[in-house]
Amino acid sequence: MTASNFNIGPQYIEPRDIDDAPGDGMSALDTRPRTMFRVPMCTNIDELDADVVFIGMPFDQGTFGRPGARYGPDALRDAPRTYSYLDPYGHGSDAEGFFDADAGDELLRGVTMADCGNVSVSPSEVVHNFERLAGVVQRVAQRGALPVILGGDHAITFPAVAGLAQFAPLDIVHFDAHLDYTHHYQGALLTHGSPIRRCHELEHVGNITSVGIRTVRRAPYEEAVSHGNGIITLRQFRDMGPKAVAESIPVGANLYITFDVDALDPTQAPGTGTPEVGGLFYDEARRCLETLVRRSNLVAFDVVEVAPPYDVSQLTVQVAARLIMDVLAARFPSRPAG
Ligand SMILES: [Mn+2]
Repeated sequence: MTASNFNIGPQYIEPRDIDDAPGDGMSALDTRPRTMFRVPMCTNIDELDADVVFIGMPFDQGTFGRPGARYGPDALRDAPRTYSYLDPYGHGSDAEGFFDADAGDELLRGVTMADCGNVSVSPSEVVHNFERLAGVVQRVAQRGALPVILGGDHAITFPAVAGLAQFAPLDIVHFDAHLDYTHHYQGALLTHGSPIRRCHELEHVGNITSVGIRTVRRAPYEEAVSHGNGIITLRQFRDMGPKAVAESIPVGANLYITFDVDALDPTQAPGTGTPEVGGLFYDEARRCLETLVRRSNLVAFDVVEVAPPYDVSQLTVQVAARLIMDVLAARFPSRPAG
């Protein structure tokens, strides 16, 4: 079948560039793997050479209420339309970035990325699953890449941070509607209500600041304060503004950001298990994250609690993916073209 079989007029453009692309899946079939932002698949962590590595953790066994965050990583991979790492038309090269009218330049140009796929999650084997994630995060970080962990419910932040002992002291900034600081839930220590408490107990973790808080019980709140954690409620965030919030957070040698999408207003991020009235809007979250990342040394971050069964029009995956791009663009300035 050639273009001459279709008599559709002179506006027709020969699809030569696509059909001639050698063996890269751009001919009749799109055989590229489903990866975040269409970055290359990493098949061997020990040979990894990239600035950024995505790790999916399809785990929601720590959820009290509405499950579904196990579908988060693949939904995040399928959703983004703004940015493709691979040149989708075969005209240029990969990692060309994307043009940003405000910056007047391409963002993420020359920033190399890979996707390690999803951690294998076994039913009911919570500790075993966490050891797998911690091990993968540790190996990726030891290769010099910045791990981006795609959750999963918020319980996964504990094993992700546990895998980053090389960055001691590691500060944590935690965006969430909830404090996630309950010591235990009916004796269970590894639910999505306790990850920040578990991180606090790790020797290599330093300062912890929770941002966007609006639903919290008295006991964990008072325990977090007595442990020296910073807490910036949603109302305080609104009063201060996103930049002042980011500038008020103490930054040490290394920073981990954990971003629960329920920090956002549920009208912008309905696809989550525990939505709470009120919340940050995209532009506020972006400004705060950008300022924070530019003034610190971000070594890893996660985005958790994206639950596609409750998402509407892919709103939640779109905003979450966009915030991932914003964080990466703030962390890695574009490199010179060519
Ligand atoms: Mn939450």
